Amino acid sequence: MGASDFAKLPHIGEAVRRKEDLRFLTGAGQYTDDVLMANQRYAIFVRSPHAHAIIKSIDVSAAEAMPGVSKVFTGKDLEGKMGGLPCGWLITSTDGQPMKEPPHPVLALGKARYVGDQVAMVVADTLEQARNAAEAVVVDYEPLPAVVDMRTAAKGPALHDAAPDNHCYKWAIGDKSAVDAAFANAAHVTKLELVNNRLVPNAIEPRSAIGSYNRASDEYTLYVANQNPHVERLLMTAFVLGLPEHKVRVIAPDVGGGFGSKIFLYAEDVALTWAAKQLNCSIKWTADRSESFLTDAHGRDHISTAEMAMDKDGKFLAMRVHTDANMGAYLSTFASAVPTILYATLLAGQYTTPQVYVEVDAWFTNTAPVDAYRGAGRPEATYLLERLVSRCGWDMGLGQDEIRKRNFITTFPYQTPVALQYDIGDYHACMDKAQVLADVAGFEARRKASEAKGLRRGLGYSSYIEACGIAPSNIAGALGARAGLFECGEVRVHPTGSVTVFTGSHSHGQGHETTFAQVVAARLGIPVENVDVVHGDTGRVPFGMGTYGSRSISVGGAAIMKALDKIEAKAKKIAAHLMEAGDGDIEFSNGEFRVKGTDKKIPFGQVALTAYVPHNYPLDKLEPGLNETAFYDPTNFTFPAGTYICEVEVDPATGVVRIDRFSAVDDFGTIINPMIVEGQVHGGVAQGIGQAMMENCVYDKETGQLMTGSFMDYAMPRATDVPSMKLDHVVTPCTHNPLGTKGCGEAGAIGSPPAVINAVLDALRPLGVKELDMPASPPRVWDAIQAAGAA
Ligand code: MCN
Repeated sequence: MGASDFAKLPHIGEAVRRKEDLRFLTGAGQYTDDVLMANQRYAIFVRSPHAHAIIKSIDVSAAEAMPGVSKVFTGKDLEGKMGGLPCGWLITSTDGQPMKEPPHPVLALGKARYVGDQVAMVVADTLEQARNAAEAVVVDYEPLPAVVDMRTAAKGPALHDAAPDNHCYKWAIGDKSAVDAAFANAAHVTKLELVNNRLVPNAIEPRSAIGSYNRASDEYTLYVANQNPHVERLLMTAFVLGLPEHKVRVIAPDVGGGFGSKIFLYAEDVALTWAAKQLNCSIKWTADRSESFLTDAHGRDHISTAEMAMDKDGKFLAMRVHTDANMGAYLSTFASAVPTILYATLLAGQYTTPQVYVEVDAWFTNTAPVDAYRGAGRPEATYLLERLVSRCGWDMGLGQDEIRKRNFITTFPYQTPVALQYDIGDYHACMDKAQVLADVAGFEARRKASEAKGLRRGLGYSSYIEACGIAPSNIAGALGARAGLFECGEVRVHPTGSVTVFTGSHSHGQGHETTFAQVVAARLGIPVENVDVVHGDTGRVPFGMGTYGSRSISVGGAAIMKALDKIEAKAKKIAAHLMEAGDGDIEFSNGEFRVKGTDKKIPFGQVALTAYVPHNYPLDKLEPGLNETAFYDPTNFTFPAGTYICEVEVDPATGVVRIDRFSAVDDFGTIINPMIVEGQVHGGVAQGIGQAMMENCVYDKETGQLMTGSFMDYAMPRATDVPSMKLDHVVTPCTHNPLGTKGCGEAGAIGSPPAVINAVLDALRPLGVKELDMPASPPRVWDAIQAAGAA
């Protein structure tokens, strides 16, 4: 079935209420910490209080003698029994030097490299006993000087022997000499330096895991708050523990948000699984909020310089970018891909810039590892580009909208100079709709009204594009990645015609149990309630690559569509048999099989029953059962795009910024469930506003202590910080997946930060403020106004 026919089916585009919400709202969700295993004990991790220190010795004797304590494990207990955590394998450096992939031991060996680095694991009968014993573990540290600032990382001290200058890799894309030539001939060059602030993910459910071992079957089970259980299992068995994969079952039950921070293989998961066998029991660990702040992989943390070369009319000729990216103390699982193939390839944006050259240097510092966080690379790209483009508009006297319109791509497919080929989009339509939605025409009057009150008002634009549906194997491979990411779906039709779908995607807030059911119900012409979706269990789902990169509906959903194609093909044969017609004469629509040109028809349910209760069945031609599995590897990314317009009012006396209006027009292709999509945009925009206005993860530059290690110091947006938003859509269906969908799960977090900061700058430019780094907190805004006034 083609994407345009699919879009017309019942249930597609319908705001079906979320099936999963009944259990969440009635407290019946089953999160990892809710699971109670037989013979369950508890683990507490002893963590380094130093950002950088030699571990001279660890004395566990007092702790092990305490009541209820089973064992205290240190790095030495694990040494030689397992490999280090996998890292770095996603990209290849482009400067001819191998990427530095220093070992990341599951428990620190010899050295601790950031505050929170896990040094020992205490296992005891109760949580309290484990906690008390952890305090009795004596670690003799020799503190070393720490480095937290990428700009000085090269001067040391070195974190790893393998990287004496703390340089992890260099990666570049684009034609440098063509870019340099374009700059030499440009009528105008606009240049910006900016910081993309480090963020802490802060999912509501902290990380949690239970390692378990069954001696009778020699099998392990790991319950874990995770977004991609099959990948977790693959990485853990193949890279670290060297176990046969089928001996490990990974279950990611209900998961309370992840935002990317739960796709990595964390040390705790491995330690718990391995130790479960040593102690022949189950061991549970749940991070407390302070541990989450310290040890969940953080996001963003870039320092960049960006330049745009233009002709006299503001047409972009070339762009040049250099970015320093903080990797933290160790390379986390997917960290190498974030500032490279997920970032630099998006820097053409929605524009026809003929040449783009991007160079990235990645650094080790004594901070928590940095990896994917909602948008992963694409918010960083959008922030840089959309700040630069607004600045170009101001510099050229064109305004933020006209500079964009002059440079928008209008013909598709469009090959960018940084590898990606956009299949489809309509950027002018998004801009036009957003301007109407935001009532740009009425802005001048509102600005004057604010001015009359002594306030400043500004409009900020951001026209984002992102690559979702991660990741087509062929393109990922061409970019140097050593992995591509398909998805798997199994459709099991039961004899009564109800259906269970097994998907390799994982839902941790995105509502797949509803939207995937809508897809199946639409195709088979059955009620949505008759479809259940199973995910998050390597013991039940054949295989899966999990959920991140807004891939689930476009890749996971497409795998289910492929399985449904097979179901339909087989069901047609059964229907042909039942109606004594030729296979080729059967049509299927609205849940009914018909013989073409006749009034003969039978419902889907009758075919399903016949598949399992065969009567006079042509067994030579047809197997019983109606159960199909398919794997789908996309041929391209999907390219959601849109224009966001933010309007702010700033009080120059206090530096307080108030977001007055926020309008977002997105193109997600065909929309399965508009209510869920709207929720995704709301959540993403709230996170983007958080980054732009208040969130900032700060380490002390001397000691490497995390200064923002609790919600007292790390401000998350609350309901009153998030404005009511106006949303609308443009629909250009994706041309290469059978649903016509593009991902929506990250757009809000990608598109919103530059819209907010551009609005603040628009408000403050008359006061002489030309640049401002996130977050636009009152002191920072006030300082910028004072500095501009003094200049
Ligand atoms: N959808 C739709 N029509 C479309 C596109 C999507 O109806 N055209 C629906 C999908 O069927 C799905 C939801 O919208 O129910 C999101 O789909 P998609 O864009 O495919 O994204 P994923 O399901 O792959 O989710 C991943 C994405 C990412 S990368 C992050 S980070 C993120 C996000 O989703 N983390 C989240 N949204 C989150 N929402 C919650 N509540 N919690 C998180 O941790």
